Amino acid sequence: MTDLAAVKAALRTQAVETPSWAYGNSGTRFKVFAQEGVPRTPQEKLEDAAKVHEFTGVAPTVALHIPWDRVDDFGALAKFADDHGLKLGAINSNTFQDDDYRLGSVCHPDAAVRRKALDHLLECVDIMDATGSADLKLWFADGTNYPGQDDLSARQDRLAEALAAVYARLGDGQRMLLEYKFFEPAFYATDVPDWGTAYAHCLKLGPKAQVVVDTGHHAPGTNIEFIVATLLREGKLGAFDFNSRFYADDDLMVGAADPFQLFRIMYEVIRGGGFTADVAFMLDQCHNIEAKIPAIIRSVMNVQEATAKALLVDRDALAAAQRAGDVLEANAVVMDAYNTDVRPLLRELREEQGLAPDPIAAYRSSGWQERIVAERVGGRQAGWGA
Ligand SMILES: [Mn+2]
Repeated sequence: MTDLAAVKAALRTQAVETPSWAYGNSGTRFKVFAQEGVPRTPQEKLEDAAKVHEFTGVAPTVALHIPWDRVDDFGALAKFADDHGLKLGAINSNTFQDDDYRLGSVCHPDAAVRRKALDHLLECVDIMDATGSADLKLWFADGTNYPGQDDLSARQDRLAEALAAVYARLGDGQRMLLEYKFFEPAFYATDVPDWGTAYAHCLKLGPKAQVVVDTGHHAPGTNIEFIVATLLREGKLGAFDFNSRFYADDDLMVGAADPFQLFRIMYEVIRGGGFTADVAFMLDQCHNIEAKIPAIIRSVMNVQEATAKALLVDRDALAAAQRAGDVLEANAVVMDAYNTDVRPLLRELREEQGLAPDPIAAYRSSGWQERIVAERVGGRQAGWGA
């Protein structure tokens, strides 16, 4: 039997980082739908993030995106976060929204464009110095659309050169997290398409370079938990970008499309020793049609539920069944944990922590939504490109 007190103790240490952009307006390439009460400033995004943390108790940090969250004084923004019970988390770079980046950023054939992209990445490290953020998250939209468009191998050389320059700039306690994505916006070849490419670059760079697993960035049918297990074995799992997908990079609420997959991932995290502060558990989602703050609360709860189930796996019984070659029993041990309703356990845990047992209901009755709809009138709502 699994020790429930130990499961609760582990759950108390959990931290899920929410992304500033999830609080702003978002959409598809067809339409960005505006919602009432959406933040106009990075400060208002942090106010909303503080509510998510207030009601869940496990969302103490917020990832920023530059330039969307650019402010004059990042030290003051870190203080603002602190005053709201939060810390600023990963700094996410953006080398995909300027016209200059049509053919890529750090992999672009023109050295001047590569320099511009690199300068932006270095500026992001300056921002980390000001905010106290430990992580620089790098995702490159770089790639090509047609065979022959550019030299695939030369593009890797350019990428390696830029990454090395950023790596050299990192201070003590700072690291860079390299995210991969198999396609989109490039349709023929992506320059960091998979974990192997990200891993190869990070291995060459050194211990401050690690891989980010965005759960939506794989081909259908990919065994993501195997990738997680492998990266943990190699000491190269730096972070997750959690979200879920039915088709491509859907950025839906994590655990919505496939809660069983999320459970399997969290099991490998725990089994591989990755359930520590060394791995950043971040959300990377967009709430295009649903109310944003409750959707983020739901997402955090989904991660919590998957984690609780993964912690409930009877590891001794599993190991015994595996040793005995008892296929059915081994699978049954895992499924028993997955099929456990952990919601009562989590309600109990929240009450022990002085929180409301149902975070969504608590948020709905808090009046925050009505208040931001009434107060956040005028100005320019935050969203893609703002
Ligand atoms: Mn991502």
